[in-house]
Amino acid sequence: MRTIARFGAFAVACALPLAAGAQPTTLKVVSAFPENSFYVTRLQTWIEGVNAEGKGLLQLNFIGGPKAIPTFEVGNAVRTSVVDIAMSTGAYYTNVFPESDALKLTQMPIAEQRKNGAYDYIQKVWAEKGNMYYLARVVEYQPFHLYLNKKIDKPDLTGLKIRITPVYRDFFASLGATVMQTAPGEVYTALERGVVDGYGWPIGGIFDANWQERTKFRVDPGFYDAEVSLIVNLDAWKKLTPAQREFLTRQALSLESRNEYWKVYGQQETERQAKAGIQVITLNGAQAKQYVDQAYETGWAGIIKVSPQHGPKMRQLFTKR
Ligand code: 173
Repeated sequence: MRTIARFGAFAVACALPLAAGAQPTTLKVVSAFPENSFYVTRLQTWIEGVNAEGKGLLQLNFIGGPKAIPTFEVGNAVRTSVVDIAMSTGAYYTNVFPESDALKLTQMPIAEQRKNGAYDYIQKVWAEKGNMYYLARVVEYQPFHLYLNKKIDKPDLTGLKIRITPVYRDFFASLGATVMQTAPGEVYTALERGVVDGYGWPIGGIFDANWQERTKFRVDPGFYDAEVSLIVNLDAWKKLTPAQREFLTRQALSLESRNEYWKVYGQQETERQAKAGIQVITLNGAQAKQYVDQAYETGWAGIIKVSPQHGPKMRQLFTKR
């Protein structure tokens, strides 16, 4: 008995480093955003770089977007090890744990979240409730906007049907909208058929699937900050060797450190929308302030309602003071 146990331990001790050294680990990656989106183009460029530098150590195999795994199922695919890594946003995996949607409410850059305790708290909740390792935030500085095909002259959406995800649900409902959730892949058709009168989306990206053809107005100001991140199955993360974890972290931080780019992209997309004939409905002064305040109030109320345990602490850590 003792000999067998000893031999077992010996075999494991020998096999592990050998197995790790013999061939690189390949991790499966999916995107919750559509294959044709700019987010995915940027992800694929990053993956090419990772694979070039990670020869013999770590390789990423991009499986695809929602055609491979539907947008709102990607979170569970990560949780249950169906895939190893996903690029997604918290709003798409509230079915795994509802706190995920709170990342839209962060009011400081990810670089600062890594210093003020917010990142550590995210890491704890994501591990406990999602079996996930939160690797990096790859989109920020992208406010969300309301896009419309019917004109409004005040922040009142009574009688309007708006396409949403959990990001916008409580806010748009509080403005009187009738809300309808869809994945990005269904937005064009919903607009084309007149099933919705508008939709929520960040400042950038509406051209990726030609929504500009079906969009008349954008409402300013924007609100929140679009979050897109890389999440890793926690078991897959733990199975990596220290060298592999260090490599993946370094690569992900390199991508994250280039997030300032999204500011430029936001400006370019704003100009492109103007050129495409999208008119801006601008809320001014007190009305604008009230609109944005209501976005945060309803947003946090929604998070705290579903998570009295973590909501208040997240609010404290994510709010700029
Ligand atoms: O689908 C969405 O409108 C959404 O929730 C989202 C979140 C982050 C980035 C882009 C879209």
